Amino acid sequence: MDNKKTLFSGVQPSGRFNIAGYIGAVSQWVKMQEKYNCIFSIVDYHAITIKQDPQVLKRQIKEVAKIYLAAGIDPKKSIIFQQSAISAHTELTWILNCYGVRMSDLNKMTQFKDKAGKNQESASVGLFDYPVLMAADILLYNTNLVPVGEDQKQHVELARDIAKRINFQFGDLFVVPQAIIKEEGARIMSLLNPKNKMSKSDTNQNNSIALLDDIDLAKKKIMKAVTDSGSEIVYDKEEKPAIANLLTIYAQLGNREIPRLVKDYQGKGYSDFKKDLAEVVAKFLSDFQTKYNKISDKEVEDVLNEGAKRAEKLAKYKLDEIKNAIGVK
Ligand code: ATP
Ligand code: LTN
Repeated sequence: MDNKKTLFSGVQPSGRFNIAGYIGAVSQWVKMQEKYNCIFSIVDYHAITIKQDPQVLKRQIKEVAKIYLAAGIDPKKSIIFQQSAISAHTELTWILNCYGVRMSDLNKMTQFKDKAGKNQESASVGLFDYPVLMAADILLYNTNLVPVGEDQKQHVELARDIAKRINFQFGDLFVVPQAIIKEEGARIMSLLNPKNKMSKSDTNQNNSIALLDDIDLAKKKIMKAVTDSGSEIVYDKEEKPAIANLLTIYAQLGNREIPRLVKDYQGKGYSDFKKDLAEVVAKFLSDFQTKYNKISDKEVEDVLNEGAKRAEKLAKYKLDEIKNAIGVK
C-alpha cells in the first residue's frame, strides 16, 4: 500500500445531473486523482430512497458513469463502481444502525426534512436512514476525505460522529473522515429563485441546467434567469444573490476569477453579461457532450465491472474486521 490518503464521493443516479453537482463536486474530484487514492461511486441505493422508475434508473446509472468519465475521472487512477454491486455497503449500514446512530441524530438531518416535506410520516424509512448508508459508504474504505457540495456537510459530520462512537466501543476500527467543500461554487442556486439551491429533483427544469441539456435550450435558460434590482454587475451574495450566483457559474465554467469578471463588466448591463454567460455555458456543455457521446455502453460496463472487483476487496476486508469486532464472525 502507498501512503496516499483515501478520498470517497458519490452521485445518485436520480434526475438529470446538472451544472451545480458538476461545479460543487465532480469538477474538484478530477484534480484530486493524482494526490489521493480516489473512489467514486454511483450511489443507486441512495437514489431509491425516493421512488424511481426501473427503466429510467437503469439508464441513469449508465449516464452517471459516463458523466464521471467525460468529466475526466480516469478508471486507471480511480475506482469507479456501482454502490449496489457491493453488498458490504448495506451490511455495514445495518451494523451502524444498531451501534452508531440514534433516532435523535437522524431527526436533526435537514435534508430529510426538506425532502420529506410535510409528509414525514409517509416518507420511506430508507429516506430517513439515508445518512447512515452514506456513512457506511465512507467508512468502509478508510476514507480520509469526502469532497461534496455544501448540502452534504451535515451528513459527513454524522459519519464522523458514527466513526468516533464505534471506535470508542470497539477500538480504532474507523478512520474519522473529513469533508472537503469548495470555497466558491459549493452551493449553486436556482436560476429562477436564488434563495433555493439548484437541485436536480426540482420539477421546474428552468431552474437548472443539466449537463446533457440541449445547448440552445441551456442558453435560453440563462437568458431567462432572474436578476436583481439595479443594473450593476457586482458580487454581493446578500444584496445581489442572483448576479452573485451567475458570476459564480461564469467563473467556474469559464475558468475566470470573479473579481476580474466584475472589473470587465464595469459599465455594462445585465443583458450583455447574460449573453456572454450563455456563450460560456454553451461552450462548456458542447465540449462536455462531445466527450460524453464518445463513451460507449461497453466501456461503461467494463469500467463498472473492474471497479466493483477492486472496491469489493477493500470493502470485504473492512466489513470482516467489524463483524469480528461486534462478535458475529
Ligand atoms: P437533489 O438536488 O435532488 O437533492 P443532489 O443533486 O443534491 O440531488 P447528487 O446528484 O447525489 O444529489 O449530488 C451530487 C453532488 O453534487 C453532491 O456532492 C452534492 O453536494 C453536490 N451538489 C448538489 N447540488 C449542489 C448545488 N446546488 N451546488 C453545489 N453542489 C451541489
Ligand atoms: N448523499 C450524497 C451522495 C453520496 C455520497 C456518499 C457522497 C452517497 N454516499 C458518500 C459522498 C460520500 C449526495 O450528494 N446526495
